[in-house]
Amino acid sequence: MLDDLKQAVLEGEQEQAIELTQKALEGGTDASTILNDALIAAMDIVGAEYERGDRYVPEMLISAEAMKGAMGILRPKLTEAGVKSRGKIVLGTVEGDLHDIGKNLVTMMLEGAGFEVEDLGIEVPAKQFVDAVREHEPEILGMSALLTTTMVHMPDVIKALEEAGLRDKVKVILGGAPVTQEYADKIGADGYAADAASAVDLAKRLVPQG
Ligand code: B1M
Repeated sequence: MLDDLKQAVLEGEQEQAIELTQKALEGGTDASTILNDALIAAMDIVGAEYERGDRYVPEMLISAEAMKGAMGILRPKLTEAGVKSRGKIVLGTVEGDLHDIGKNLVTMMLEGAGFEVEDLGIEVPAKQFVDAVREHEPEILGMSALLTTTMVHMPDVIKALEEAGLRDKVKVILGGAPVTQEYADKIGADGYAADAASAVDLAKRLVPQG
């Protein structure tokens, strides 16, 4: 079943991906197993094929859409553990960047861990991050970037927070494939997470419970 689901995502068959995700859940497969062993595994292959030149952008996109469809089914299962808010997090993909699968996963996992997440979406300019921090007063601001050409907007957001007098009111965390702990340290962020599970650990460390 998981192999079939992986194949459906690879081929960009969204309807089939949704159906197989539903069946796997009904058959008792754990939501995080479906996520890791079928969906993320498929996207890793998609990425490798794209790097080798065996897959083009439109084919990458239909796989991403299939994964999104399946994630719509998984979302309630991944988040149902969350009961009472552990803290507020404002999250978004930085300016110029429309990759949101990883960010959406991070959102789901954080919600699953009991955080209240205000997701600003994709291509979020510095001003919008700052306005959201002012409006929602979150404990954490999270930024995601998947491109080496867009991660450079992360320091702009930190600078804009400083200029708005809000930098000491919020912890800033970063993630996304090209981002590293060294980069986070260099630009003065409070933390970096390599994947969604580590993002949850990091958020819990930065916002200790009650
Ligand atoms: Co794009 N793309 N893409 N793409 N794409 C990459 C990122 C790339 C590495 C592919 C490659 O060349 N091998 C490459 C970037 C090269 C670089 O800069 N180093 C690339 C490129 C070049 C591009 C375009 C420029 C292609 C073009 O048009 N010529 C273009 C840019 C568009 C733009 O943003 N302006 C583009 C477009 C697209 C699609 C639209 C087709 C689609 C995105 C659809 C969508 O997101 N809605 C797409 C996809 C799907 C990919 C790959 C194949 C998969 C990304 C993904 O979803 N991974 C990707 C190659 C790859 O990564 N293997 C690639 C699965 C996801 C679960 O992982 O996003 O890494 P990830 O998220 C992880 C962690 O990074 C972390 O946790 C997540 C879950 O574990 N994380 C955080 C992420 N954010 C976090 C935030 C945190 C903490 C952790 O705290 C706040």
